[in-house]
Amino acid sequence: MPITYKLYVFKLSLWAAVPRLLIAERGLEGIQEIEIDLSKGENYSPEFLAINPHATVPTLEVFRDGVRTDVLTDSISVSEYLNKLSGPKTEVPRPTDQGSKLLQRMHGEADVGNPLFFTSGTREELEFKKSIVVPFLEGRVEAWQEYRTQAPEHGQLYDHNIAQTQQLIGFYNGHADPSPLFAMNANQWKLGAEFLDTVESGLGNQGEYLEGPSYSLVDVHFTPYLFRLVAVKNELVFENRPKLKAYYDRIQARDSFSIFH
Ligand SMILES: N[C@@H](CCC(=O)N[C@@H](CS)C(=O)NCC(=O)O)C(=O)O
Repeated sequence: MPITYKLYVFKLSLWAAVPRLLIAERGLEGIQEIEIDLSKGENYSPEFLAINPHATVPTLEVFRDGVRTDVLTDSISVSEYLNKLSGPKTEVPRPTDQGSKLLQRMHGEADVGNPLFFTSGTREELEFKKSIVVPFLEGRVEAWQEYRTQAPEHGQLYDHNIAQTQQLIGFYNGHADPSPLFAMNANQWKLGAEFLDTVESGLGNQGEYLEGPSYSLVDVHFTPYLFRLVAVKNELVFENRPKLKAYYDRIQARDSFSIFH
């Protein structure tokens, strides 16, 4: 019975990088990747909402003989699933109890990579990011307005997103006092920094990964997380965190890291 897969991703997405990284680590083949452009709000199309009501990537659909038998709607379950598939390289170690806690926190209160990208902490950062963030957000607003007429059953969701996003755009366009945005950014960074401190204190001195000598599933999640924080808070990520810096050098040297290039 032929089994086929559709993996919905977005190249710039933090969490969609988890399955992409795992596929590269394990040399898995035959998984069809479908690009969902978040900057055009494609994850909110009525068709995609029918697949994943959370409107997030990654999402994995599994088909047997062309009939969909499974749909996995978050990076933890998608990566657990892909890790069990047979492939050229054996599965990466699954999380221990301690690793699971780290994973839950990374996806819970410390899930700050996206908010840190879309908010700014200072006027300089605001000015610097404006030309990237505003078109991205405007593209989404346009899509929601369009979908609103096509799929009135999701009207409340689209209206909520439009209002929230227009408020964010207002900070960048100088239509609103940016202090609340700066406060939000500071709070997100505080949570992220506390998480990095936990990682720093848990890393060994001998060049290990998060769960010991092997690159594990927890590392597969933490790699894009760290890559994103480096992109948005480069100067602060490794300050007083020498083990984390050595760890980052180590993961960058892995072949799978090329998915970020
Ligand atoms: N906890 C979820 C989070 C997924 C998530 O937030 N993905 C982002 C991209 S990194 C997304 O799709 N956001 C929807 C949006 O931007 O509208 C997971 O691990 O899959």
